Amino acid sequence: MNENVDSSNKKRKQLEPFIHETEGKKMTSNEGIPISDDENSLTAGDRGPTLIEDFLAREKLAHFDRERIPERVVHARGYGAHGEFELYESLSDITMADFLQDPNKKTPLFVRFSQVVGSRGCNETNRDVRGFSLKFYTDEGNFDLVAINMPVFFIQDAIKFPDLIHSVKPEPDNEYPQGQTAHDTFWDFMGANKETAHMSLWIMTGRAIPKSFRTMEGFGVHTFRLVNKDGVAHFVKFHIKPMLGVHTLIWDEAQQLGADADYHRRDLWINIANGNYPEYELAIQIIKEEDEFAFDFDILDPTKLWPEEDVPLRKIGKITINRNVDNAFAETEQSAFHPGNIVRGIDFSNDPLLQGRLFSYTDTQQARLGPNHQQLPINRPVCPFANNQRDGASRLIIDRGKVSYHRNGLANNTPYPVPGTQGGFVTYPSTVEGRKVRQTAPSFKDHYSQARMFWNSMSDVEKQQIIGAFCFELGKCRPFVRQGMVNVLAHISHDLARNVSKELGTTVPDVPESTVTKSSPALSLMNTTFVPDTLRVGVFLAEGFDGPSVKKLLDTLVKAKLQMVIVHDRLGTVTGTEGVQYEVDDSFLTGSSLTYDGVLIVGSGNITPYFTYEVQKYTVNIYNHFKPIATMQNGEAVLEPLNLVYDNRIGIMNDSSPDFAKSFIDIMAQQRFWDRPSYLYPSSI
Ligand code: HDE
Repeated sequence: MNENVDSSNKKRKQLEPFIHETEGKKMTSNEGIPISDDENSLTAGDRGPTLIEDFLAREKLAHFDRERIPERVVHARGYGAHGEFELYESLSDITMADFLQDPNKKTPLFVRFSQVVGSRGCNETNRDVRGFSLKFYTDEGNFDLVAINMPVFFIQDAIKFPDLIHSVKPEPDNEYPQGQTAHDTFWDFMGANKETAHMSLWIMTGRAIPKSFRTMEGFGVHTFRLVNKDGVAHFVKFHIKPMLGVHTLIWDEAQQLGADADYHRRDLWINIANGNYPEYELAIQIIKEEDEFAFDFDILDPTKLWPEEDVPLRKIGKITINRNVDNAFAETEQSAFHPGNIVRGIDFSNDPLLQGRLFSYTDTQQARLGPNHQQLPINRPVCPFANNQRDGASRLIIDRGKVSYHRNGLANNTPYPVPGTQGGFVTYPSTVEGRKVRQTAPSFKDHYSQARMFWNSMSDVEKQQIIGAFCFELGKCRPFVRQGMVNVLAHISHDLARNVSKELGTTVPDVPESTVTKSSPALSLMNTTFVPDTLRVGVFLAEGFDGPSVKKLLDTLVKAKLQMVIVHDRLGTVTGTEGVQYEVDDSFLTGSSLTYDGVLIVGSGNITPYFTYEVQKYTVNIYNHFKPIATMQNGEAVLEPLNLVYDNRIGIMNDSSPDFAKSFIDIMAQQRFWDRPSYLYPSSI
């Protein structure tokens, strides 16, 4: 058992008996027969045909033939880990949910991060919405918060979900592009479905190319209800805020990282393994039932967010992800999430998208994992469960006894229902009335006001990113699809439509743009948290560097929680003066500028031409990605041909800066310097 994990963790204890070790064991068949030869099939003669009686070869091949299960129809590529939730203070004023009562109670949880569009093997830096699913194993049953990293969604009614997904998946005739939105069918759908306007802006921001799962926000999107023990309900939205702030890749990095399909999962695995546990705060926004109609949008409409300035966040607890899975298939792939998995004290709203999801998720788990998927170790609740459901494919538990029906005399009518007053789940008795209709509520029809508020809230850098992303994405589409989407953008902002049109050859239609002037500063990533913690510094060390000063600096940086990655001409060790030596983490061949958040270049009197050439090449990329650059000793000479301007305000410094270590930590924490005067081109080397 991982010694970092609290042994009182109920989920960990529950999983332990299922863990199966093979190391040091003798080899047997699944029936337990010891195997004497696992490399040769049984044949008639040494050059003859294989015999069907070879039960060992048959078993091995037949099992292999069935190793795959259907991948999820959306969110197929995902990555999971274990963690726990700690409540800050009791929420008994607004909910009776057991795990939200006692701040001393730790609730185990499982998280699965995912991307929507691509199949299981797709590239992790593609532009896409990311899933952020949480399963809280509470003492009163499982609560799943099946969230994404954006607060709004494309559509308002679940019945349109298959159309949305068909449009975004690889096109059906040629089956490409894989895991991407930059193609005709997707933007054809978006242009024709005006309710997607707000979401179209979100997916063109850096949030659709996150830097890591550790720096990603999560949003429950829908309006839920919290209900307290007096039966009083409040509308709520759930938020998950990363302690490291929200940070994203820029498009050029995402493109270059395409060569590394596993970029996000590797980052998560390594950081958890190294004890850099990702932490997030769980927060809620609360609206009183009587204020349901107090806003200029419908609070049931999933294409709308509740501006944080109007409905403040209440931070309710901390999520810590602290253990990698033992087996990705058994845990991550077999995990089954469902927004309908709620516990006493939490309830649904009439959001039509949520209502449709309540059907789809159990249905998809039946198709993917079968009727007994809740019994799989990763999905089991940590509290006792008992009912009269029986049998079905791959039932894992052995139901003892004669009785499997309610109202029985043979077992004293057990299992017995629990009244609401004693902990049984009781649905919140909200009032419902109206005629049966198929129509969009009139209050759901304003598609542009919040999109405009979002646009108003963006910094110039973010606006440029959105424009650039639209130009790329729509540039991959045929002209009428491009024009269709530009027609939507014009309703949001003529400026946006004009800038995109310059690149695309489209025209800005003569339609009124939204007149909304409101903005929400909380939406701009320029206002997120900036800390140095866990950022990776590529430390380029030339043989013969000044040992004592480098050691002193690196020790200080590590204390500030930066991670040092020693880079050198080749793997092995690199030695400085006075016997200071470092193990090399990356050679120029195995390293990548894309995996460093900033660089420190340390020269010496013994710089090889190879070192000079590679450091310059790496630095051009670092510079163009707006990341910090520092030089030490004669490291500056190595970069001379790049003609860099040394100025802390644009994140470029040398060791003549006063208080070098502190200034370097500061520029690392800032992460990107958008005001650099121009791009560097490799030809300038
Ligand atoms: Fe999902 N979604 N979804 N979705 N979704 C699935 O369930 C669906 C929606 C989300 O890590 C599927 O187990 C419908 C919104 C996440 O295993 C499926 C609608 C949000 C995950 C499904 C939506 C999400 C899924 C596929 C329209 C954000 C990954 C496999 C009403 C709040 C779960 C599965 C995991 C997965 C249906 C819309 C988030 C088919 C019908 C809105 C994070 O059931």
